[in-house]
Amino acid sequence: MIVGTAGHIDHGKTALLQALTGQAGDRRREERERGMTIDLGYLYAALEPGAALTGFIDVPGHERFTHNMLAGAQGIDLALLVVAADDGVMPQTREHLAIVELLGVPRALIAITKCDRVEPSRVQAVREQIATLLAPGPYAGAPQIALSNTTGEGIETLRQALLDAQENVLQRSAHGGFRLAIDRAFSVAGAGIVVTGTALSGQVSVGDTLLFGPQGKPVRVRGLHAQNQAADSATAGQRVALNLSAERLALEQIHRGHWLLAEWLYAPTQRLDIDMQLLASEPKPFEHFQPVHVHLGTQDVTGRVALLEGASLAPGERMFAQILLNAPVQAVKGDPLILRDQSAQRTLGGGRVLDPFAPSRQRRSAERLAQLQALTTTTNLEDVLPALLINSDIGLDPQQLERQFNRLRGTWNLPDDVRLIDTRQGQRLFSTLRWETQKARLVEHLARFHELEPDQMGPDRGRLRRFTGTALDRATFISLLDELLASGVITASGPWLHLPGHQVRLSEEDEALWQHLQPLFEQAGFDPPWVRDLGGNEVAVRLLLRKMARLGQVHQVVRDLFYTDAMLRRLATMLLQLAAQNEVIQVTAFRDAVGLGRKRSIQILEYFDRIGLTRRFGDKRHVRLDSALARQTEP
Ligand SMILES: Nc1nc2c(ncn2[C@@H]2O[C@H](COP(=O)(O)OP(=O)(O)OP(=O)(O)O)[C@@H](O)[C@H]2O)c(=O)[nH]1
Ligand SMILES: [Mg+2]
Repeated sequence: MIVGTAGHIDHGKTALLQALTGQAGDRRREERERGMTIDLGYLYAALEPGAALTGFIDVPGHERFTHNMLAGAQGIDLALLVVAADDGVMPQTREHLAIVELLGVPRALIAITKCDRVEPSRVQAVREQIATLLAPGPYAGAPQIALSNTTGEGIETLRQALLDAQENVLQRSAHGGFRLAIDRAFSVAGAGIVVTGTALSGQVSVGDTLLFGPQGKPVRVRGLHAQNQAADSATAGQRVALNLSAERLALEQIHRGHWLLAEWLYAPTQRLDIDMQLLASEPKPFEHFQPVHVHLGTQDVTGRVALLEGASLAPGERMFAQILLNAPVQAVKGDPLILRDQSAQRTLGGGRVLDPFAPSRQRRSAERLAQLQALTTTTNLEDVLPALLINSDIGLDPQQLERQFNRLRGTWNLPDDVRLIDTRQGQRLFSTLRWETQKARLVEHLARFHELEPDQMGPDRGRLRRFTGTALDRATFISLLDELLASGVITASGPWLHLPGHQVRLSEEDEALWQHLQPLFEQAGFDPPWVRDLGGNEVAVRLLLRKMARLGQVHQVVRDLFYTDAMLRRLATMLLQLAAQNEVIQVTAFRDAVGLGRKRSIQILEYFDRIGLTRRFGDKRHVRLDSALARQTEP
């Protein structure tokens, strides 16, 4: 069990731990000189002979050192709230109480100190004051023990209450990856660097490799202490000291606020979605985008809070919010955090992390809020997943879920209506329904594309993706498309994607223009007009004919000279007839057969060369019988 003190300055927190354990704790010189606690103090003692060691964290009461108190209160099992009988409830009594409530510390005991200094009636008045203070919160009716650190009166009653609590301490789950928020680092002669902190989840053993600090530097655990005793391993809920070794690891690199994590959990983030609560004692509403100090683990980072369900949050109310941090943190779902004002003078409220990898887009959408709602109501991954997925158009990244829930994928039981999609960038989870909807939508978009661009075979992959405006990442989009291609719902012709029934045709406008041009081509026979002689808008005519050339309806023999497909086939037939009579085709023979000038005849033959119907040797040609046109054309 880990006990943390709480309470106003000078109310007797440090004296109480000394009276209880008989240990003075290691006070810094400045603390002795100033007669106050500045930073965290640590003590380990058995509450009675033979009992397991209890870890005590003594915190400073001075308002200027609340940030230290916050680092100490993280992960404690029981808050020992100290109130001096003479002063009664004071500002940091309230603030520390609010902090341990917001952190979700499971239990509290109240010690009324300095009872030797006051009349019993005063003790009674303070009791009532405290009862009123606790009444609206989770510690309503918590035991209050009147005592004196000077005379020792009441200390045994407190000891008994602590022993009872120790028996019933909520065993923290040792599941999940190891997480330790570092609160101290020092150097031990002969051993090297030692860091301490409260293990928040998982377990650690000698020989393990963990990732340290913002850069995720690998460090090896050379030795460890759990609750101040040498051990081979330690688990969540214990105070842990780890002797670390790593290349070029210097004490100056290690600070309170850094994390030690199981390798797979390391994932720095600067955007957290939380369930936020504003203290009822706040004088005015909290405004959207207000700057704050965020205390998470032993970290203290500045940032801003974007309210997700309104423009302001009234005192005592809660709301979903997104924290945008100025420096990266490490967090998992359920982590409590405390928000203090910009100048770090006042605790404003706090919250619980719902999603440490919060989205920047669509953060207020109905679907996103539904996801956040699901994250507040259930804790188990399998129970939350369906609600998360049914509200997600783009699916979820399983690796992020592992880190969000601190649960390795190997331990999941995926529900039936969930699809795990393989993509080039790893896997992605979808609800089966949403995946099928995505497919249907893609097919609709393709149909729409055909409608808008009837003269095109279809878009290529990149163009189709842009056309749909999808939020899916590229890799997932490709997997979606591949499924549709595999099932034949979409077909590919070369790079062009289209629906199987799609046939290229001209737009209505183009069709009308062609209706006008076609007779001119028919009348002209083997000598069609040049583009400039077709009349009308020359540019539009040229564009149409080029478009029709792509569709195979006309052929551009030389620039701006087009033959209809029918006419070109007739020319090809004549060529094949010549070839049937005489294997080698001369320009003159072709010219005489078609009745055109020599220049035009050569232009046509060269076109036949280009499309592979003929092969040229000097001014003679052979027909390539393997060419598509030769095979389609009956002489
Ligand atoms: N008479 C009397 N004096 C006490 C008692 N408890 C503490 N004191 C005195 O009150 C003063 C403050 O006690 P500390 O234990 O340092 O108070 P603290 O709550 O740890 O103060 P910070 O850590 O600075 O917030 C010291 O001079 C103590 O001797 C008590 O029960 N009776
Ligand atoms: Mg103290």
